[in-house]
Amino acid sequence: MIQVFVDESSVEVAPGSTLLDAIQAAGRSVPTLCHDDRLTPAASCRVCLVDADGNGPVAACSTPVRAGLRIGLATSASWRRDGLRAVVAGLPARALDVPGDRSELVRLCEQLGVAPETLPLVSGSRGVDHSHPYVKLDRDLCIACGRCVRACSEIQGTFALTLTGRGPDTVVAPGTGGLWSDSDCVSCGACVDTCPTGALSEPGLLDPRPIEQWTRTTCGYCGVGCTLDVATRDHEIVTVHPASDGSVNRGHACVKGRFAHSFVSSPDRLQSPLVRRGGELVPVSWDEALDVVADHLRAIHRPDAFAVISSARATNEENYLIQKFARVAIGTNNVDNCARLCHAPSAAGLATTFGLGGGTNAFDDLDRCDAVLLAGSNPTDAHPVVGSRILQRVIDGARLVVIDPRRTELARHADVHLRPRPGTNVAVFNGLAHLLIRDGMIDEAFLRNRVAGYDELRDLASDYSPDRVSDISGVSVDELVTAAHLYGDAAAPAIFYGLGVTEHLHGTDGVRTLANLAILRGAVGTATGGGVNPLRGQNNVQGACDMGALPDLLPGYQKVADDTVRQRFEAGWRTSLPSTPGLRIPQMFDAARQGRLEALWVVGEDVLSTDPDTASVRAALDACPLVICNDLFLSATAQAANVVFPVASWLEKDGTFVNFDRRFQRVRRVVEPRDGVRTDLEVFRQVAARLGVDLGCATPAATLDECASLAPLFGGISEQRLDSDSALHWPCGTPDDPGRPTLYLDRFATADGRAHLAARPYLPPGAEPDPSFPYILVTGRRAEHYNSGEMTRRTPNVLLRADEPLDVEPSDAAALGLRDGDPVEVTSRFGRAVLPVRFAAELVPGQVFSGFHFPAAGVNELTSPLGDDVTGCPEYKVTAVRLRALQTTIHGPTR
Ligand SMILES: Nc1nc2c(c(=O)[nH]1)N[C@H]1C(S)=C(S)[C@@H](COP(=O)(O)OP(=O)(O)OC[C@H]3O[C@@H](n4cnc5c(=O)[nH]c(N)nc54)[C@H](O)[C@@H]3O)O[C@H]1N2
Ligand SMILES: Nc1nc2c(c(=O)[nH]1)N[C@H]1C(S)=C(S)[C@@H](COP(=O)(O)OP(=O)(O)OC[C@H]3O[C@@H](n4cnc5c(=O)[nH]c(N)nc54)[C@H](O)[C@@H]3O)O[C@H]1N2
Ligand SMILES: [Mo]
Repeated sequence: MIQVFVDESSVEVAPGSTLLDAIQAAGRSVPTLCHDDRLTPAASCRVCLVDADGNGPVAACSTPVRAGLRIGLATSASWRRDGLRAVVAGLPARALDVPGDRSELVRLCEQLGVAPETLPLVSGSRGVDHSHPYVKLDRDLCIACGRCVRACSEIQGTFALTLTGRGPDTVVAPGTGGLWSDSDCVSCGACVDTCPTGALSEPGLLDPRPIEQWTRTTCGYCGVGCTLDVATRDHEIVTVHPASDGSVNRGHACVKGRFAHSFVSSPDRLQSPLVRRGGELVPVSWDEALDVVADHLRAIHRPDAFAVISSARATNEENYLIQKFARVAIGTNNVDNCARLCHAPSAAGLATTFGLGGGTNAFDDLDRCDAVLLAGSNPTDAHPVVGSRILQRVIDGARLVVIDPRRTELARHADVHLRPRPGTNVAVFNGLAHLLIRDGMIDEAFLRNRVAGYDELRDLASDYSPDRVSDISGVSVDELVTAAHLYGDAAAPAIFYGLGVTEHLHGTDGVRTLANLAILRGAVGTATGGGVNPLRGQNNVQGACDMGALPDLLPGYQKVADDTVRQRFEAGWRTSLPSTPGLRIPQMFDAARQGRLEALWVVGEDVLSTDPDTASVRAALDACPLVICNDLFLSATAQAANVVFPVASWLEKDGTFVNFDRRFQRVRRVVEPRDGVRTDLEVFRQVAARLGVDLGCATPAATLDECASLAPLFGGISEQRLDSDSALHWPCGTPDDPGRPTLYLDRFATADGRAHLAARPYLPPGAEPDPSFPYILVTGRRAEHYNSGEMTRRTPNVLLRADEPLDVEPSDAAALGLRDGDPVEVTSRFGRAVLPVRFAAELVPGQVFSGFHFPAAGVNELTSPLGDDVTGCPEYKVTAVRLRALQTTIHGPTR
């Protein structure tokens, strides 16, 4: 430590600290404008000038300490005031009219007594750029401090901004020149959040009226689980700020969590229950709708003629109550959730391999990893805050292997990018295992002491020579070897993966053969390794599974088929429980088509848009006598239902979510629910009451307590604790258990305590291209929209992306006579869709890509009903299609 003096007091700081750090360590402060703790210092604004050893001014934010240095604060106050005056002089008076809660500059002027009337203010003439729906630039308010530019590169990693002009004309601008809306900006909001003057602002903040309330909650879009502080006025959301102490996001957010909130007050929100009468859905009172449902449910012939799809968008408490409703009020295990379409292979694969169905490590373990293997995951679009943190690790020196057929954003930053043909992961992972073994990159002691199945895997892997794997997958031998060594030679490698691994005919094998690599390398269940981490999708898909919204598992992954487990729940719930596992989502649809289902309740899932092979889903809903749907909007599924309940969104209710790395976090009501809507929790309790069943669980807090009392994995979790500790990783068994961010440090949770290697052969995908269907369609995510798009399409995100394009590799497009924007007919063995073409150099020829965020585009008309052989997860990533240009364009010079 180094001793320095701040005025007369002595303080010790670490070598490399700045004077600003020392001043703060001494409990004192100096003003700053161009400084943000998260960013490299710029030392451009001069409002932090202090005296060093009596020798005159230095910038506190950037000057390093040296032993014995005397920092003079009292003697230098006038320099700082002069520095501030110099910054403000030359700004228009408007700059000081910005409300103080939106401008550090205004607050500083008040604090240092810099009054506008004493300044040579100018009129301002540089104009605004309001082209972007969310980020609004007023150039006259810009002080060229460069915080936005640094935030864009050092937090977000997009490098979209620059400072242009000279002297007093220097101003922030998109690096591409031109308008903000045409720039590389990904609308994360980091620039707006760090701007100290309001030069960068957003629509809600342009309104000067004061904010009335801030509420802390957890984002309800993806599974990252960003902590958000939401500002409200008159029961409307003004702005959303990523919390700087957010346990996952550390002050960052993305275009959805940060900006896409206006769906809450969309005029399209359902505000009254609907019941189908004479073919039409008509508004009815809540009592009437609840009675209709209860009457029908009372009349079903067998408990198993009822099934419910629970919602990974809803809270833990709601999921807990929904599975309890199915099991207690109806008496069936027919409950499932959209994990089935998503990471069911992760739950199955990881549970078999390690014992528990969640990711093995805390996301923060990334900070100590020197290599990342990212397989079938596109986090800069789908988990942007995670994507940014991975990118920053790579910029800081970690090595990166990306395995993805497409050249994603992170692939561009990778040391090596393997581009397997879709559906050939297992061959690639076995090939990497072959190389780890062949080249001695395995941890033999770890294998001996903590692992089962090594001999079988070694025998199997011997068949996966680089040449053979290259033939199967199209990945070159050199790239395979490089990737194996980047992972195998790293001191602390981590694996992150996504749907490019799971949504396949052999998705569970994909997960298990990927996990093999971490086990061979001893990089899981150890203090150095980064483990195997699925980037789970929905805000609460981990929680929906944790809460037992699954046909074979009760809350806390306890098997319904296990007599002891069932007896405990039977005692707790004072009822008898069905012992045979219920139907999975695809089996529910089969049962409906075969006339075996009398009622299907779909909660917060737009199955007609997002489940595969829409035609067969439609047939299932048509065949089921009663379809009930809980949603915010009249989704495609709601339109096909017999009863629709309008429900509250995550911004309108209390409870908890569990994010992708097993973190319980609080969800808090930010605004009152829209008129006429109720929470999913209330709806299920009220129907149960009409069936004569008291489900208990009167409040979210009581529900979580009941869950904790029955599920040892969550025994120590309560709302009260989450209000003080903010996040708890399960397993967390008792009220004083701090939770376990990194799993298996002592032993794996399998019956024998060992990690189980999987000797699984490569098997081909369900669809292969042939002369009738020569292209492979891969479906996945776009950054601006979320799944069915029901929410994001009802926000200004539609201005960022207004339709569902089909990405086509330019040489393929040329061969088909397609130009950018032309409509193209896509036909698969299951259906047809028409989409506009987007030229996409990130694809290899022969593959096309689309999102599924605009149901009207009908992408899931195309996808196949085939699914993972272990879990039934659909093969969304491999559909054979043919393409036909619909409109012949005249190719020639435009006049
Ligand atoms: N903006 C946005 N964010 C989202 C969502 C959203 O809809 N929009 N949805 C959320 C949900 S529910 C989920 S589950 C997550 C999903 O997040 P991701 O798993 O990242 O999503 P995808 O884009 O579906 O697929 C990831 C990648 O898999 C690649 N891939 C396809 N086939 C193969 C293959 O055979 N092998 C390999 N190695 N890779 C392959 C694709 O090219 C794609 O880049 O995102 C969540 N976040
Ligand atoms: N082609 C293709 N299709 C896919 C995928 C793919 O990669 N390719 N990915 C699949 C994956 S991984 C997933 S997870 C699914 C997601 O598919 P879905 O779960 O169907 O999609 P979402 O749009 O997230 O949510 C569905 C509905 O929930 C409503 N909702 C939001 N919050 C709440 C709430 O609190 N309560 C209730 N009751 N409703 C609410 C929304 O308004 C929306 O209508 O899509 C799958 N479909
Ligand atoms: Mo998902």
